[in-house]
Amino acid sequence: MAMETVDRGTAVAEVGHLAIYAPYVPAPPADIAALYFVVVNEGDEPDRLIGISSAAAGMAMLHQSVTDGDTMRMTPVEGGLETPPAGEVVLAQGGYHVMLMSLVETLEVGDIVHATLEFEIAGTVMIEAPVIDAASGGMDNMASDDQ
Ligand SMILES: [Cu+2]
Repeated sequence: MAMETVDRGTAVAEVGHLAIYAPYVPAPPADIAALYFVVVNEGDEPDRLIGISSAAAGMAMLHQSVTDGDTMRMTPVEGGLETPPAGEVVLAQGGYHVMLMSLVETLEVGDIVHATLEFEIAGTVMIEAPVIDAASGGMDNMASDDQ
């Protein structure tokens, strides 16, 4: 089966039929940060990312960035994020992301953010996401919508 065309390296975590790849957090300019990763579902049933928690943040939520005219805003993802069978869901700049709010400590390049992902069927899995230079990961579209 050659469903993978993108080389993401090695999965950082696996649970059930799910594998997590390439987690990272662009170094945030404020006490709010985004967490990105890829979930590959190698099973034949859909699963759903229904919860996220991190000791690094007072609150973690699943968000989606949507373009609204010439501005980008973020809305909560209701009901979880589906991981299609024999497929994947990508959390990336400009799309789905985990919003880490009320950061406990300032995040700097080189730090590691621990997070626990909860899937409806597969259960929970812990990941470690490195904090990387925002210029290479991009926070430039993450501006809040207050002018
Ligand atoms: Cu957000």
